[in-house]
Amino acid sequence: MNSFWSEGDHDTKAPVKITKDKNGVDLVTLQNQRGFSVQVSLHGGQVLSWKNERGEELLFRSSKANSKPPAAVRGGIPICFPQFGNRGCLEQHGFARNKIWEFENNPPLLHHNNRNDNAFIDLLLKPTEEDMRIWPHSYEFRLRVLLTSDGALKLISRIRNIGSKEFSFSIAYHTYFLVSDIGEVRVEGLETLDYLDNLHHKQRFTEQGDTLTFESEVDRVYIGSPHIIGVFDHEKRRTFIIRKEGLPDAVVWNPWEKKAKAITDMGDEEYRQTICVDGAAVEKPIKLKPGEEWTGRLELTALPSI
Ligand code: TA6
Repeated sequence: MNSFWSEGDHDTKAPVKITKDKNGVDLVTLQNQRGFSVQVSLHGGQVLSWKNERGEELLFRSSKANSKPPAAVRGGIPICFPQFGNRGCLEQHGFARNKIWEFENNPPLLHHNNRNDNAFIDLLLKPTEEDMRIWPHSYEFRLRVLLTSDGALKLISRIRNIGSKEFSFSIAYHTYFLVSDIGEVRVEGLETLDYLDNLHHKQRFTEQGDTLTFESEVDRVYIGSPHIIGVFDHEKRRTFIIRKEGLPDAVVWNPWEKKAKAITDMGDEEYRQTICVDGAAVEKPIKLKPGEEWTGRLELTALPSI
């Protein structure tokens, strides 16, 4: 185990720890002094867990999740890149979530700032020869996963075109929030926006409600969404605040009962314990000329609801 302190009982409290999961893939645990923690796997660069100071899990993970690469784990925050959705020859939601990422530095720099108690790790995804045959673009995808002293989870993506021709991509941080029951959840910040409805052949509609509640399957891409969105869990008296930059859209998804039964790596009733609200750039793919770099920032905070 590689940790910030390499000896003694500090390891249990090390702000940045690296262990191996059951498949031998690196698993990074970030902790802060208040007791919040985040786990991110090099499988997919996927955040698998985010816990508050009481050790309560804030992200959903299916009891039937298939955690063997290359399949992505159902839950946490899979990164959908270089496409959201399933078009052309790429797999659904692109390949990034199915790949084994690497540490940006070797050996990995275990970042912890003593002054502000921020702990973070920098991951990197670059295409292999085989990847280039499927998606012939040279890029470097740098992902910083950061836990702040007050327990906010930040995901900062920097994607650079290091090739000789322009390419476009869409991206989503497919965030599975853990909720008490989908019937207790409302989402605020998307009212009056247009959305593309995946349940109606991506037709464009306008959100009429002044808040989003859930009584059936929902699968929408809200366009031009604000940089702050609230997810309220009435039962748990918990509010998730989503702040995003460079991510103009918001995906909202719950499979509901029928679709959940058809998802092999999701329990039949588990749809009631999660809502996906994803910071994304989907409607207008991002274009990068050679040498250009795009940055997208997502910050999640979990607050007790008043
Ligand atoms: O809008 C979200 C969505 O595209 C849904 O249509 C559903 O497919 C969901 O993503 C999950 O996709 P996945 O490939 O993770 O099963």
